[in-house]
Amino acid sequence: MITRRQILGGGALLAGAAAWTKTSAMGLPEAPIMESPDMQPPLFPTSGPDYQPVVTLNGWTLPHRMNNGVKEFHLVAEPVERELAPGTTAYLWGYNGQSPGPTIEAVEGDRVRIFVTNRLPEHTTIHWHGLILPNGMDGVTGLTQPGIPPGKTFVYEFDLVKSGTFMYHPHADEMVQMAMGMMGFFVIHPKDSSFMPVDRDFVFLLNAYDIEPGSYVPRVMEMTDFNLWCMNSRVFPGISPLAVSKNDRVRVRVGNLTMTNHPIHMHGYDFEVTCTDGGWVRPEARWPEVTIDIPVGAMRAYEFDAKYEGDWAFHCHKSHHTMNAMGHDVPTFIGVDKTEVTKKIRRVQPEYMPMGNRGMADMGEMEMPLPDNTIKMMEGWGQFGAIEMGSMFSVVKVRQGLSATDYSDPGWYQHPEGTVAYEWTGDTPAPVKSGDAKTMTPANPHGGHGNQG
Ligand SMILES: [Cu+2]
Repeated sequence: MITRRQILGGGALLAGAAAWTKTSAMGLPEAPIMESPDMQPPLFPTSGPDYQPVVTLNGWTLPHRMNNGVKEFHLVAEPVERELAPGTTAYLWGYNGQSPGPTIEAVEGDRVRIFVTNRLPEHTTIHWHGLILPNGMDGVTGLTQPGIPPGKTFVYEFDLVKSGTFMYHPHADEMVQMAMGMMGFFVIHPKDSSFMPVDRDFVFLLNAYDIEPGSYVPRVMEMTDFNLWCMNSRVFPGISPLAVSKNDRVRVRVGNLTMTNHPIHMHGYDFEVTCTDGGWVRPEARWPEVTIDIPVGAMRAYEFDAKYEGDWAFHCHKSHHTMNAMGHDVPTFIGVDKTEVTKKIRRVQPEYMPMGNRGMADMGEMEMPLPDNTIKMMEGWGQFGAIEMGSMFSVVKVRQGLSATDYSDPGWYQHPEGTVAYEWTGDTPAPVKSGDAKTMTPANPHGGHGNQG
């Protein structure tokens, strides 16, 4: 049990005992823990204004309790083990068992009280990125509050005066704490549920780690040369598909807390940016895009009507960001004849395989010994073979008749006959049927169900 002295022990953060008096009758809210890195179902509101809840890609939403009209949440900052993809785990810092932390969801006009318990070995705070709030709730160590010491719990309490899409992260030793995975989403739904309604609403953060092959802890001093580019601390094929029912109105909200920009590209559609972390974009201010650049420290939400069925690729357009752990300082061997040098190297290293002189696509299919806890550079498989990408890649799967609450993977798209690119074999083209590409059946131990692991 945490005493009042412990809560107040960090300094004069709380504006008197008023906040304490209101919560003392109930004590600290429960701090739920999530064990799984799988995408959890949306958390529908049980009281107050109605809204369409978000789903967090490979994440979850933090439950709250009501206390005299105030929504109370409890975040616990702590070391976590996060599975980046099946077979690869990182030792990170996060919240309530996962990195990123759970998504906080509330409604414009709500008053929230967020308890933050620090179980890290150093002090921390939480900054509420983009929210309009009293200065003393802004979470900047030294400037607006003392750091929350290890073992202590601080309280943030404020009114949600505007709707939109925001983020939370520490403003204490932030280079280290964000490099270790401390971040989360904060979605505030409009009070008026008829304002820009959607059928599906996906959220996730872009984050990046530099984890040496064979190790588990990110190198926190790295500034540019990251080797695992993540969506919500997952890399493809560990990233869930975005399952969408045909003709749904869909919103995708992407926040970027890496050290570089990410041009996020979705195949098969054009769309418009409808919200930034500054607020909603008026219809007359929007323009069409197929790729939207997510700047560092920013959020972009875009919307589209899911008119076109299929398995539509969805990825960062920086092609190095769709590769898992790799070295970037490998020489280019395209066009180089390595026959002679291969013979020489095999005298001392009989298993040596020449690579790269025909390009790098072989990497997607090659079975090669790798260090422990190291995912292949190109790991994912589709119904036609190796997808030859990793990291910031997923698939938007648009299907007829998915139920409104079904976000599970609908499997690979069954293409209508005559709609798949095919090999020309003579004068009379013969259309290829979906799933009929026998020569491309993957000969791999994952059985071709790549992105479900
Ligand atoms: Cu990128």
